[in-house]
Amino acid sequence: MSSAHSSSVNDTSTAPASTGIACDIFCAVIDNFGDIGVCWRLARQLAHEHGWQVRVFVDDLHTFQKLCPALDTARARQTVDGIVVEHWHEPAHAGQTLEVADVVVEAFACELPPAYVAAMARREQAPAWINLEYLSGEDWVADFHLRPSPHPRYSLVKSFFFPGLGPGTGGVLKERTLDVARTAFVDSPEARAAWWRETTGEPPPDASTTVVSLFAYENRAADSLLAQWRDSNEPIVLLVPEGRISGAIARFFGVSSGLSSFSAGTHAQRGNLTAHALPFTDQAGYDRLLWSSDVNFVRGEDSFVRAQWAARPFVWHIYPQADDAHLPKLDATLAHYAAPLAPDARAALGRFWHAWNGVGEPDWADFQRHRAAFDARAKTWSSELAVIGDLAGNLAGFAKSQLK
Ligand code: TRH
Repeated sequence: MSSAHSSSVNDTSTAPASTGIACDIFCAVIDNFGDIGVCWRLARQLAHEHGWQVRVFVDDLHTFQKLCPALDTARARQTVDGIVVEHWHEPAHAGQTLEVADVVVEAFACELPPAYVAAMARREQAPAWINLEYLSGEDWVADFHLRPSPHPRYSLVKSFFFPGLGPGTGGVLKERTLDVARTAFVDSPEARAAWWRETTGEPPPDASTTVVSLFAYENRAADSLLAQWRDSNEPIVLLVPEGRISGAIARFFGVSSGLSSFSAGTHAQRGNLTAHALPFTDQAGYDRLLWSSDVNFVRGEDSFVRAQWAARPFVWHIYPQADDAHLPKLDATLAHYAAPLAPDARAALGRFWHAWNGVGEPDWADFQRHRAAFDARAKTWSSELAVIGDLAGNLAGFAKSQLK
């Protein structure tokens, strides 16, 4: 095992003694990996960093298992990494017992089991009930963060907890060990070389190569960008975890191995572009992919946050919503992230992000022209973002204040 693996952010060796606070997290998987990705990260932090006893109720063990390979999809109840995981047949099922926790987190407005809510109301001390919202960089988030909402029938109050990128919000998740783990990896040529050998079968590329990781939804700009990388003056190495963009990559390379997709272990080359298909790994493994790349294409919510902690330039494929409701959210993030860039670099980043989200054509040369500025900004931004505080710590502090 490489030293990269031994400095995993999942390290529980320094876990604090249990504080006796019990927490139930309810997660309904709408689609993709972000819902359970965020809940699982939060669960581990509350258990390992705050000493809470955490149960996760999740309705889709197959999706969960992709990013948590230790999970047994056949089991209704199991303990993984010190956390109890219950297969939730939402909305009615409320677990094996109706033992209500001190802190109840309803992720992304999923509906709690009515029997569980009734049991919350019967509890001697009302639990701290938190609705964890989706992340948005928009300014209104700070006004709504921690707003209470009394239950219409029971003497219970639910609080809205808004992740965000600015002051007055709940912040985003960041493990206490993350910076140390990242530095240990990026500063160790041995760890990086071991990662490259394990992941691609090859040594790390030389300094003239731009390494790009690509995690995205289906994207109509992909063909144009792949062609630009093929024709670019500099070598590009593309690392693609298996997923929704893999079909487009396979088509571009004309790869057909009976599969329409670019499945893990496939390697392909055209012009100056070399691509490797990677397996979907656990979350710690995904961090190492981000740390190994010069530019990260990310999507949704959790990978978007991890790219920011990786402190490398990134391109965000935001989760598309009806009526382009996602575009103001994209612009709100750009307003935070790109604000200190010089006007021409800021405009180039905005153009590229918009093009990757369906507005305009991506221009890689234009993006690369400003790479030095983007590299520098990625570092200052990750320090600025850290000032808001880690979401798990912010949530734990708020919940404890409700339990007094
Ligand atoms: O999978 P997503 O598209 O999830 C989305 C978003 O959360 C979106 O906001 C939500 O509305 C929608 O789901 C329902 O992207 P996201 O949020 O980046 O989640 C991916 C998770 O998968 C993240 O925790 C990182 C993890 N991951 C791995 O663990 N291993 C991997 O190899 C890869 C590629 C990702």
